[in-house]
Amino acid sequence: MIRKCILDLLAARPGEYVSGEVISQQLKLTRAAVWKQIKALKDTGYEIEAQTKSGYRLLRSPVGLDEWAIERELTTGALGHPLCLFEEVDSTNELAKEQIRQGAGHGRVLVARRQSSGRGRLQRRWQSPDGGVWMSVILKPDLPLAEAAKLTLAAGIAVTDAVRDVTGLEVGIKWPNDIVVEGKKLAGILGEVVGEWNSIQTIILGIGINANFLSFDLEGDLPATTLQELLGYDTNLNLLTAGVLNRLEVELQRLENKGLNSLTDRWLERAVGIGQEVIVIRGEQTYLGVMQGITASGALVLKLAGEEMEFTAGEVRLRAVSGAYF
Ligand code: BT5
Repeated sequence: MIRKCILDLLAARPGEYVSGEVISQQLKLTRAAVWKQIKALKDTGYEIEAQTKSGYRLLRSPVGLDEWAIERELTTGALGHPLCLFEEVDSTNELAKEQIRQGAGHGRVLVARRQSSGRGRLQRRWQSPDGGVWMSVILKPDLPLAEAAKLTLAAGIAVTDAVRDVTGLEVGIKWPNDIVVEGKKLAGILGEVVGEWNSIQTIILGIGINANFLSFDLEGDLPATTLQELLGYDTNLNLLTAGVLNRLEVELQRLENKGLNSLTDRWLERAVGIGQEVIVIRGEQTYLGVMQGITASGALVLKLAGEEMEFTAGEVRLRAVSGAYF
């Protein structure tokens, strides 16, 4: 808390020095205690210049995850208020469930530097080493349950746009919710509904983005990629995290105000594989067809032998025909 107050004081005077005396007076700390806090901030990646006569000047905030640096970039009314950063948790979605039971409300965001048992859909494993963005957003949207399920589509749009904004990379969405670059998965989304029937439904949107590490650090031969691999340098994870939340809040408002039509259009604009031959796998059965798009509820529409067939996300997997990228 004290560190956040010091950062607020420094950030209020960009490019200027703030004297140790001013800080110690405002925060009721000794000069030695201020110096200690500044040192601790430097240890977490803040670049702060110290001049004996003039005081302290904030030069740069860290690119690694940092609560203050994320909060500073938020333009949201609800999402990320509050935002809690953890060193390591089993899964941010599991922690979110626990916190919902204890009364956590709309907009709370949980971010972790590492997850020891990150989860994908259908209890699949999601590897979450240091350097990624692993977060869960708790939402109590003003939407009927059937509509709320579409929030995962909205999350796909938000993540795609935030990654594009921050990195300039041309990422796309692979149905239903993977964020991909040239056929390799960069990010995944896990949407879960919590709550009793008849009570206000709570949705947890779990978002995982492979950022400042190499896919080499992941176990197994996964078709995965990371921002570091694609860009060759570290991405500012605070800008990225805040960017996702800023975009997500706008998508949520769109959904609450306007309904799905514009959402499906916006999703299709960012989707990969539309109009291409794809393979859909359901149990033992495979279907080869042309991907037409998605229905209003987010089901995949495939054209086979002149007829359209719909597949829901839970039951099938989508694959590119060999040689094609997406
Ligand atoms: C997903 O599942 O893509 C949803 C991932 C959601 C992760 C976030 S992180 C924060 C929050 N807390 C959690 O515990 N989870 C959420 P799915 O489509 O089922 O993909 C899972 C599959 O992706 C695995 O079976 C692997 O094949 C592959 N995989 C695992 N880790 C990966 C990684 N880091 N990058 C790319 N692919 C990965």
